Amino acid sequence: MSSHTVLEAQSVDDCIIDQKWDKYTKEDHAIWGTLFERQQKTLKGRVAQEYLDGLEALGIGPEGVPNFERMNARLRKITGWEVVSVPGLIPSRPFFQMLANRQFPAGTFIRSREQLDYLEEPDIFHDVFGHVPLLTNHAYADYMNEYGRLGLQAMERKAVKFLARLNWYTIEFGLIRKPEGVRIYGAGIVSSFGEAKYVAGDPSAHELAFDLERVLRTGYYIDDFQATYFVIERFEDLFDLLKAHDMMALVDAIRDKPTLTPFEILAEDEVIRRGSGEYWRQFPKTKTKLK
Ligand code: HBI
Ligand code: FE
Repeated sequence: MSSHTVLEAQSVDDCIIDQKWDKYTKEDHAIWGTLFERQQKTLKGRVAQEYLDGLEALGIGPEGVPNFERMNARLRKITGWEVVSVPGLIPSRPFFQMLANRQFPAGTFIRSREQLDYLEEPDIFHDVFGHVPLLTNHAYADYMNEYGRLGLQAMERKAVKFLARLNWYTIEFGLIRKPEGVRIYGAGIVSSFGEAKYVAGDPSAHELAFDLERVLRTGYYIDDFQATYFVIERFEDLFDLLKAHDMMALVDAIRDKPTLTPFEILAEDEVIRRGSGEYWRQFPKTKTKLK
């Protein structure tokens, strides 16, 4: 288990720490600046405009690590969300509870220069540069809030695995179709140098129209790029879908069906792009099991 994970805390308050913004070093701020500038270049013309609007609205820039207090003063006024500092990954219960409270848990540590391209667990760059800007978008913010409420229900029904897939294929690795083309919105792509380039320029992955049941059935590997990305039409669709379905009934209906791998395409899939699979030719690349 890595050094930043809070293992036993089950209550929200037990997971929250101070950001201690004054403790960040010049090097920390410089690493933030390097990551920020690099991603801006990689994302240009590929990321959803709503994401860029959020960066600007919150004043998140290359200058250095954002000060949560200052950022929250703006964020609260826009959608009522706030960012709270946590030491790293936290247990599912406080995680879901925070989202239900319109609180987004963000790590406070920043990766080292050696970890610029990949680190195992979310650092402040992944959480704040990746996740927070879209919390200024009302439709997406409402989805994140509803997702938290559903997560708490899922815990009672042993269905967290399915909510984790929904999280994976929207909040972390989601794409959205715009008139000008498919655009990135998932934080895991937005904050990753390698995966943003892969999504923007590599034809290997499938792009399928988002379908809730299909996403709940599709597993994922946590240690490599995606073989399939799901594409929504509007951020409003995410919230509307959750409200239109009895998620737990849907989970019960599919729970015993076989888990789909991210490599396959089903006859009923609406295929936006059939991937070449090239990147995955060397399969098994992954060293983890299907989630
Ligand atoms: N903790 N800090 C943090 N950030 C997450 O995204 C997170 C977490 N704990 C649990 C968790 N995500 C997953 O259980 C959900 O994505 C399903
Ligand atoms: Fe994340």
